[in-house]
Amino acid sequence: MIYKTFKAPTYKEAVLNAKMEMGSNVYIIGRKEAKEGGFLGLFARNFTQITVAKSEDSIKGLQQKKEINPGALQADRALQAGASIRGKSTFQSEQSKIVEESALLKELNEIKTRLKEIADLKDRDTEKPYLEKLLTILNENDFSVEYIEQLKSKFEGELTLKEVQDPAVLEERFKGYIRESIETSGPIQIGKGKPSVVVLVGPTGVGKTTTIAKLAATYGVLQKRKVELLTIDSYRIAAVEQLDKYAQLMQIPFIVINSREEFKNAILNSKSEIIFVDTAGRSQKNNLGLAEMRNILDGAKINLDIHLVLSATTKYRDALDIMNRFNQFMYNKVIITKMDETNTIGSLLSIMNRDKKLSYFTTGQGVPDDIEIAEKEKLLDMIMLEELCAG
Ligand SMILES: Nc1nc2c(ncn2[C@@H]2O[C@H](COP(=O)(O)OP(=O)(O)O)[C@@H](O)[C@H]2O)c(=O)[nH]1
Ligand SMILES: [Mg+2]
Repeated sequence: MIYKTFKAPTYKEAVLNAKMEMGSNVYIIGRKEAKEGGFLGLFARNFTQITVAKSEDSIKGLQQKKEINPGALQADRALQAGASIRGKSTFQSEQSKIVEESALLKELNEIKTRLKEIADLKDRDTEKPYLEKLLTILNENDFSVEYIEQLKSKFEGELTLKEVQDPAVLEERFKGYIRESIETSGPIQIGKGKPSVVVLVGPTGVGKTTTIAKLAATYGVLQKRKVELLTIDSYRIAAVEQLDKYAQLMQIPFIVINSREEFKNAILNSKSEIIFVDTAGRSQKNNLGLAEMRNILDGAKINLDIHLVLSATTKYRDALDIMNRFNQFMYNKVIITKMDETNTIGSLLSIMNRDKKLSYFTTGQGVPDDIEIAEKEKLLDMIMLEELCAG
């Protein structure tokens, strides 16, 4: 430590002198006001004498000084305040030092914030790696963002940290969630006394006619039940021919329906156990066509077993749209077709609920083999949850 005294007319000037001589890292450790000169007490000048200290190791010195002399900090502030009367070059270097320091401080704060973000992220990952992985698997399986968010907050709210950290528990809980959120109907029931009327509705090209043929073959040919086929798909001759061919092959009665009356009479006069009804192959965007068809179906005045046919390849938003448009048919069952064409079933599972029961899955173009009774476990198998435990 080096000590030195400086005298000047004002305190500020004394500090300035000290800094000019010893550099900026000086500490004022003493201050005295006095008078000097003059004659018989007249004309004496006021002056200030300060004692300053400077350490060779200025950083270490600063800490020591602050500990033993809190006044030093105050003096240092006074030094800064005095900057305006210092020599121009000292002032400029002080200024740029302050600018540099505040830029550095800002940068440090940014780094600190970023580090905290990274630490938080790491915390989340290390706390719930399997939950994150499960959500990733669902995302890869085309589950909707809404569905994934909902599941995430449900699991975060209901599961303990220990459960969330155990992939086997997580898998079971998720399977439980799926099992609870969907319902299956089992196979079509044979009508007692009067026929069951099974109607397939849905967009063009999803596989309604093919599925009707599969069902008619299963019940009419394999199970030897009394079945018949109706079609309200009279808009397209090709579609009528398609079903007519199957009907002839299976020797099953086949009637083309053009009006409400015809539909009502066909059902009233039927001696079958099951009537399978194929419907118009119009686009689901054509609401007039749908209303017309609903009008014909309403003519029957009996309970219809209505199945909405959806392709497994349908995207989430489209499926949502289709379900809304076909709501007017008050279907309460859903057939998922073309399961052979996709590995991901999440988009449809995202919109299923217990009110709409899954009845059948179809798995190819082959009549009658490529159809099966809907089972929840088949859907769960498709999601490949084993990946969760695979590490
Ligand atoms: N890959 C596959 N194709 C199917 C399936 N079901 C129907 N199809 C095909 O989808 C196309 C349209 O079928 P169609 O029954 O005429 O549909 P509709 O317009 O709803 O009556 C045809 O080429 C069918 O062979 C299925 O489960 N898997
Ligand atoms: Mg058709």
